Amino acid sequence: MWWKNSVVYQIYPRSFKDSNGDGIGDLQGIISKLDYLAYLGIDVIWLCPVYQSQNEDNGYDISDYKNIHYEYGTMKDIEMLIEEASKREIKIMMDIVANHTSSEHEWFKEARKNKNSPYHDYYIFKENKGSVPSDLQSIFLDSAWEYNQQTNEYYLHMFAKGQPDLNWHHKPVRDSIFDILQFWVDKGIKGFRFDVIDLIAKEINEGIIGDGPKLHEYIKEMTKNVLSKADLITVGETWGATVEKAKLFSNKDGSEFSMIFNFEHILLDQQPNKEKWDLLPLDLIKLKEVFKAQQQGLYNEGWNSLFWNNHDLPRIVSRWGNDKKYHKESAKMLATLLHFMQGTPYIYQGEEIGMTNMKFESIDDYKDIETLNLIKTRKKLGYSIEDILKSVDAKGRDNSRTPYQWNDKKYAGFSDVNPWILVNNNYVNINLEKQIGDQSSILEYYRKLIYYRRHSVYRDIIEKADFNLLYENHSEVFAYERTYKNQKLIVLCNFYDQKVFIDDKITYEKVLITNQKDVLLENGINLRPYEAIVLIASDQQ
Ligand code: TEU
Ligand code: CA
Repeated sequence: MWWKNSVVYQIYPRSFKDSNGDGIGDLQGIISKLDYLAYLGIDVIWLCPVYQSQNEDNGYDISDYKNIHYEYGTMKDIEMLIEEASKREIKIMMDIVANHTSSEHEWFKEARKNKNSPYHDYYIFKENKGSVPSDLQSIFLDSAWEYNQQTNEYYLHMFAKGQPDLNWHHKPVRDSIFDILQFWVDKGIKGFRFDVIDLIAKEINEGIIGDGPKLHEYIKEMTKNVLSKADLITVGETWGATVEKAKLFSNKDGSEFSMIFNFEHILLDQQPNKEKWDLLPLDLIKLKEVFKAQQQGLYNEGWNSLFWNNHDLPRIVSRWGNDKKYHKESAKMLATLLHFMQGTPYIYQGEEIGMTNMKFESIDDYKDIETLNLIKTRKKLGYSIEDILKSVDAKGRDNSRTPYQWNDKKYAGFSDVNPWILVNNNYVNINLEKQIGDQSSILEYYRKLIYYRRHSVYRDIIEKADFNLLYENHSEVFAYERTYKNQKLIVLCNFYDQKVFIDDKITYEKVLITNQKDVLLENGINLRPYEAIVLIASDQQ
């Protein structure tokens, strides 16, 4: 399974690189940066949706799965991207949104016209009995039901009302999705990321939204019909996943996905049963427990994806690192922690240069539909603007959607004109050009991490070794060791901005990588703020 040594790079096309001066990133922009991605060393690009879309949710509301959104380019451009990437041994993973379409998709336009349309059963409609069918809330806030006058019914939308949910229990829906997948496989793409895939098998009458009883049956059907026939990397986005569920989704017999995104670690600083917007300080002990459960749980049973960031999450360096005084150290420490675990790492654009969260000055500068809905809802509930913005600044999705910072020229080299969303002012200091070739930079550090996993003599141990926590109850240090054959890899990370000392002596042969100039391990373990060390040792038994 080739993807066990892969490193995936996630591109949010709207904010990656504008090639034609309209302030919006596009496919030709990506093509112009393929040499950079080859230099970085990644081998898979996860391309967020570029299909024809109403763009209410930046491409996650698709109106035609077999066409490209005009702002991003044409079918020719994506064919060129696939080809140019392949010349550089980079594969393209498409983002498939199969839980819902846009309300402007032909299927829905037909479906809503009359109950007898062959497309009516493609969606989930409920008769109007004088009030909304249930008090179900959409993930983007407010009711999940929208009235449809033409048929005097309500339709279900778990996200925005422009994103009606598909009815996967209807066989033609599944066949239509499989047909779309085949279309892209035939174009030469080598993987898929499945948006909110754990929601597809909902049983609305039983009140079941996630993990419907037929979920795995449908995924198996999809794999059997399309996915398994091509040698693909596949990853399901599953916000409700646990280790036990991950075992099923990524099960060894290959009947489902290569892996899923399990968000258990990311959800740790959210208050149970509280809104996801109000974050708690991180509990490191719990973080260690979660990773241990994932690493040990899927060992020989499935496969992990390793990620801190994506286009829905605030930047990790601002969240659990320190994006001011210890910007470099903490960005590298967080990368180290993840990249020596078992699984396939995902790097979200800009993470590799330490891009940070964004502080928007004006409420009018936010673009994300989820954020805008939150502002509206909380205003109605009487929250103060300051309070609302505090939550948005900590958790809002626009934090990670600002333009890629290529250099210190105007608009950070992203575009020649004012971009669709503001550029983070720190681009003058944090940009790619400044980091290329600078051996102390975050970028060059990421390059080494990628190299170790993909090409070095440590490739096997990184891919195959087991996982054990060290100093499990230590509240500031995250340390683990991995053993494979006679070799041992030891990772020591100080998660905070204070020095720590552990009275223990480690014997080792070699320092593989560290984010400091030297290591202080002679008289016990001394770790400076956010220090990260990776050691190679023999397993003396
Ligand atoms: O995200 C699923 C999802 O649940 C997110 O909306 C998440 O809960 C939230 O953004 C966290 O703040 C996927 C896509 O990744 C996201 O961009 C889409 O908006 C969403 O599905 C709908 O397609
Ligand atoms: Ca453009």
